[in-house]
Amino acid sequence: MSPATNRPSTVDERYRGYPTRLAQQSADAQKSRDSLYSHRTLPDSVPRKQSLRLPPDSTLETFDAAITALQHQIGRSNVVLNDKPLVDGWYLEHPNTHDAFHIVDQEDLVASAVAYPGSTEEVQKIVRWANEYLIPLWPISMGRNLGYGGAAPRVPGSVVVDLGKRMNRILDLDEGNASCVVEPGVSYFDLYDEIQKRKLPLWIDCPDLGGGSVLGNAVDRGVGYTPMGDHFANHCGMEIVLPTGELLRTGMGALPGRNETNNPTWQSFQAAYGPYTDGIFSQSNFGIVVQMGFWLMRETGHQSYMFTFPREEDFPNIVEAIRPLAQSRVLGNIPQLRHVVQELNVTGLPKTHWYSGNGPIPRDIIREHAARLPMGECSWVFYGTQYGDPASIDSQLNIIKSTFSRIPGMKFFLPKDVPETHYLHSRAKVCAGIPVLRELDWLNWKPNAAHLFFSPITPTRAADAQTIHAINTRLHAKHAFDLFPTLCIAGREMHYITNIIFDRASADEKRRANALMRDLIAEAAKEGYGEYRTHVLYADQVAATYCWGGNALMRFNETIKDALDPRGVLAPGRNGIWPQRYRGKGWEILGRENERAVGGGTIAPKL
Ligand code: EUG
Repeated sequence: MSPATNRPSTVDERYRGYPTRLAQQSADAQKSRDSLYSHRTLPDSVPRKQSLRLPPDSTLETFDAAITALQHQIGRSNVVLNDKPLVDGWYLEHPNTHDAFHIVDQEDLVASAVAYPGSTEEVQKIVRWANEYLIPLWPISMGRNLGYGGAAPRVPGSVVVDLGKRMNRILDLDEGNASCVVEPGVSYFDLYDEIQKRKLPLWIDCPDLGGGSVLGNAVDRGVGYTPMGDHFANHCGMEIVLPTGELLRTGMGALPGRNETNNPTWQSFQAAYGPYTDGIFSQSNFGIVVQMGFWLMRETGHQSYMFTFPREEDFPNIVEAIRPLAQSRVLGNIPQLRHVVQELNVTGLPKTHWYSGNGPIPRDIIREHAARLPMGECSWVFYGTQYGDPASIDSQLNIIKSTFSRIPGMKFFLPKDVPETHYLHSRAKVCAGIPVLRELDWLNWKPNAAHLFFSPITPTRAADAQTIHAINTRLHAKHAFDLFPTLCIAGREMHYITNIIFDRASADEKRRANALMRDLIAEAAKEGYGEYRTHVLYADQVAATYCWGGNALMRFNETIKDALDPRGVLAPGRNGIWPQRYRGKGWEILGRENERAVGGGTIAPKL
């Protein structure tokens, strides 16, 4: 963890380290960490203002007694107090105690302790213990939900349940069925490496960064880029510890197999009989998912490519061109459309390399630099991949080229047309299910860079594309941030992701990032656009935008929450769902609470 060691830890040396493959092939991990640390002005850590953040309603005595009791049950070394200085680290050596990309005070969204269960039974013990001592739990798989809060609990002083450290087995890898069953600590790197080791003709599907938990990302409804990129849609079967400690299996797993074996169709058919329950365990606090099945893709031919489009105003026309291609499934995966400014930040060079002025980088400066990059001057870059045999890929590409040729000045590139270092080569890997770290290069943009995603969903339609882009452009300018749009475009909806990069050493930038985020959520909602996912600090505000029918959806969620978690111990506030014990006591963040919690404040209500 200490940057004093000049080499990042490998998986063999440290839990959540990096796969040696990345060191051997490209020194990716080393380079990535070195450049990040070279832009850092903050020290590794500073002395804590408050040595231990207790859970709400606890005293040092009651908390101490509770921790001792838990240590008796799952082992002394598996329950660790969070009373040391907080270290933000970096992607592969990230904290499980707080948000490495803190947008309020570093010490505010912190755990009181971290518990490391080694089995489903131990998760049940932890949950029953929490019910007895009324201590809030915050389960994480690996804690790499970066840009959305990382490992940070919503209620300061919660006990983080770090499932991934000891529950990291691939329980099943079935070549014939093309499926697997994993525990929370299995990363995309781990699953990929195991498939390579066994030489199976299977692909995984990974998001832009490969260090995250397969299970955790799917439970948060994350996205990847092979034809099986909808992670939740491609899961099959779950094992869940409920908030009172009971155990549940969903899908066909509810029907016992012969002689107490697992059901033979658990990873073959998603539903069971009766209501489809799995959905309520995604983005919720209704249970702790401890096992999850996934479908894998059979390996196939693939060809990645890139189109560039010259004008800013081409944006709505590009979206219109994509829609029929996606609906007819000529596009087999989720392509990304990026603004050209991303071509600058994904080089890994700092903003100061491109622009020495204050405030957002001006459009004409971006243009000047883009002209000297491999793809030349342009405004939008489309990254696509086609799948199948060479003849089929050829005919698909012809259709796509002819569709995009309606936009004057478009250019087409294959990976062989751009240098080895160009992002297209990294994109080609991700779209073939090979997990990489390239996207981390964004974080060199600013010193001490932290980031935050704004992730609204809109229809795949010209008018909506213009509306959401105008909102983003206007509000990023108002709060003086660079706008970094990456769009993941499907046939009927698109995820318009913006990455808000801020300096976590600057209280001013934190306040502006918070204000920008609040404005974005509110303005998007006025047009009917809602976020598919958000940072824990904006969960209440986002949840409140889904208010149709007098908050019918939240009232429904609260009814389920109170039935399943009567003592309100499991992840209070996650996705805006508060258990009865917390409701109406000032925990909800709907106004300027976040801005006030920068620089020593707290989001917790004054009691
Ligand atoms: C990205 C995509 C996401 C997300 C966060 C980041 C892409 C970054 C589609 O969802 O939630 C390049």
